[in-house]
Amino acid sequence: MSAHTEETLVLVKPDGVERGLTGEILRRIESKGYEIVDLRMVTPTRDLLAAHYAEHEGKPFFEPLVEFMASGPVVAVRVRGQRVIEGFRSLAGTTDPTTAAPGTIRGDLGRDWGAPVQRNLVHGSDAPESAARELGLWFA
Ligand code: DAT
Ligand code: MG
Repeated sequence: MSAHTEETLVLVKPDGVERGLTGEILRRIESKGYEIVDLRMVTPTRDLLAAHYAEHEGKPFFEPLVEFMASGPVVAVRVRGQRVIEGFRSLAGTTDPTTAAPGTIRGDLGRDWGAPVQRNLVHGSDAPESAARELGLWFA
């Protein structure tokens, strides 16, 4: 990897897998020019999710979030590219899928179903430190 090349963790969340959007999401990542370097499907344990979402522990949405994320298979993807951490966050769109910009994964494909905000299709690491930590959890 060159000095400017990074890796990020992308998750296709249970709603994305269940709705058959895994291919569409991977297509957008590849079309942007990022490289998929590893991929696995896993139904995450509570422990893995508690570690992954440690920064959100104690928030009102934490328990429902963990329950939702454990509800079915997730596709974990190691994605590589220059500035891919911020680049994927831009592809994903803002957190609330109802108002995420059209053109983004969340804006084009997501909306509120049941609990507000929760079913937003994808996760993307938000900084180099979180990317390294999260990749270590999901690709241990
Ligand atoms: P992001 O996934 O855009 O990085 P985040 O890290 O702030 O957002 O939150 C992690 C996940 O938690 C998010 O993808 C969906 C859920 N979440 C965030 N804020 C929420 C809220 N106000 N109500 C319900 N779920 C929320
Ligand atoms: Mg986040």
